[in-house]
Amino acid sequence: MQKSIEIVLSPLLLPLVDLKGKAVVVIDILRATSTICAALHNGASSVTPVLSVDEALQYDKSKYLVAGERNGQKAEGFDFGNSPNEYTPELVQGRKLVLTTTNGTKCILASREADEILVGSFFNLARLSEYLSDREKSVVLFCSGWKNRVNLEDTLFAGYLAQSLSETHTWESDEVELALDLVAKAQYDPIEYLTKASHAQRFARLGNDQDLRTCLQFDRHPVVVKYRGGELIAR
Ligand code: 3SL
Repeated sequence: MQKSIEIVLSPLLLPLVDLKGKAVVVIDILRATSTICAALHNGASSVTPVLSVDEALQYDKSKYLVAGERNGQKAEGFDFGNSPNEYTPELVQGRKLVLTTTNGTKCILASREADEILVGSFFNLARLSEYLSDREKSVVLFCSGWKNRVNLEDTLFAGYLAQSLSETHTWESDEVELALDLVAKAQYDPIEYLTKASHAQRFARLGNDQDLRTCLQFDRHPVVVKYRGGELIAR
């Protein structure tokens, strides 16, 4: 079977792509999909993505840890914000989480037409690439961006993942070429390249510089994350 790669650079472009029969990888490097990989690799039993703060707060706190952010800051009444560094094994082992974020969780929920929904981050790049190489499926790399705008970090990561799938997948796509050009520019130093990203500057204003360095670490949490029955779980 001929397997293809497409890249969606912003949620506004999602309607142009047919997800049916394909695996979609949702990407929100800063920070939702990095946080999800960290939480599940550190032992959380599931992460339920939801759209709103109010919806998250309706979950029973004796069963769920309530997590997420709005505009980069922990929402009121939540147990956790959206920093992967918060989700230590001591705090999340065996726990169910409910998570809502500005962009990433929305994109996961918007991908429901796909055959399979996966979560991508620098943390699980090699593991995810190995998984996708072995599947008989075309792949859509869905960049969450920032409030419908294209961003550098998600596009760069999509480029690394496309590059690592180049022996098993093909493309005819300017989006893929553009993402690969970013990889050629950044080489293997995403931290240096992404200091100019608007979200890096937002982090600097919020005092979140540490999260930028954390989220750009390759293969720190090698886990395949799948959405199934309303929950994200480690496969
Ligand atoms: O938008 C999102 O889903 C978040 O990852 C944004 S933030 O990094 O927590 O600000």
